[in-house]
Amino acid sequence: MADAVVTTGTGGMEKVLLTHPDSGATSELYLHGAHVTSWRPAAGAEDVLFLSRAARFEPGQAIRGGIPVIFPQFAGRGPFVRHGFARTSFWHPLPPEIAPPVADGESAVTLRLDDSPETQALWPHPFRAELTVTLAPGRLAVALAVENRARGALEFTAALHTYLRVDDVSEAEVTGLAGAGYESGAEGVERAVERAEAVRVAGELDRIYHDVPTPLELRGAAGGRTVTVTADDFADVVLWNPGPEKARALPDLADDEWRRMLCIESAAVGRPVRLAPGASWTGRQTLAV
Ligand code: TA6
Repeated sequence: MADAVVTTGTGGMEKVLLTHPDSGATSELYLHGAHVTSWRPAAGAEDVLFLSRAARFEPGQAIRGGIPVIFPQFAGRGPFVRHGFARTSFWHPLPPEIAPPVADGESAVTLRLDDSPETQALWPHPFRAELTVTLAPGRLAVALAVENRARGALEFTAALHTYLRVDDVSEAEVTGLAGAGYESGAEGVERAVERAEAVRVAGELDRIYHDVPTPLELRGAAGGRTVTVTADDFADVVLWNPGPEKARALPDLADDEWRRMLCIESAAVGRPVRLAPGASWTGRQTLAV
């Protein structure tokens, strides 16, 4: 954790400042939720991640923006708390002696969440989760690892609910989804196939694309950049923008901010992850500019 420093962030909550000394890239993540709120891919560069100016930094609240960790349940697709409890739980930073090894030329930090009486009350399973954030020149990798510490099988859904900054969402486009099957409750679509080479956002968009080979590209990211999203062991991709009406209903998103964000989420939703006792799974999402 030599490149990682724990400091006080918004709302008095602790955050880790991660720096990549050679490139000057930085990332910030809160211990609350293991929530990445910032990634600047070079010294002085604009943030790639969107963070709402109305975001709440309070216990029990998920931060609006950045990369919420969705675990062990995606959205309302099951009997447990919406989007899971990982995003509102306190995670501990691991000292370098017990954290996963860091490759030469990279900077990384790992936070851990073990089951506790609080998590057991919400989801009755012993588990260990670790979130590793790695910085390299022009690249941010976020890996979610889950170990089944129960005597029986463990099943969950998960996502890295990534909010990317865009200059104007109506000008942005996502490529790489053509041919993928999707569902969209918001559009009343149970199953359709994406025909567009470049998906554009005109108002509310909330789609789960299944079995998507990545990389995907977001063109029109903030500062005229293109962001590449690569997923490993996350089969699905969720695209989400609330549009103007839903945005008004979200107290932690300013009314005009839906224009400045687009969520591209690496997700394991269609087929839940199933782990035998003692087994582990790691899903990784890499953003590059
Ligand atoms: O991932 C898309 C989604 O499930 C949408 O349906 C939308 O509601 C969004 O997540 C945000 O959920 P939240 O609980 O953070 O307000």
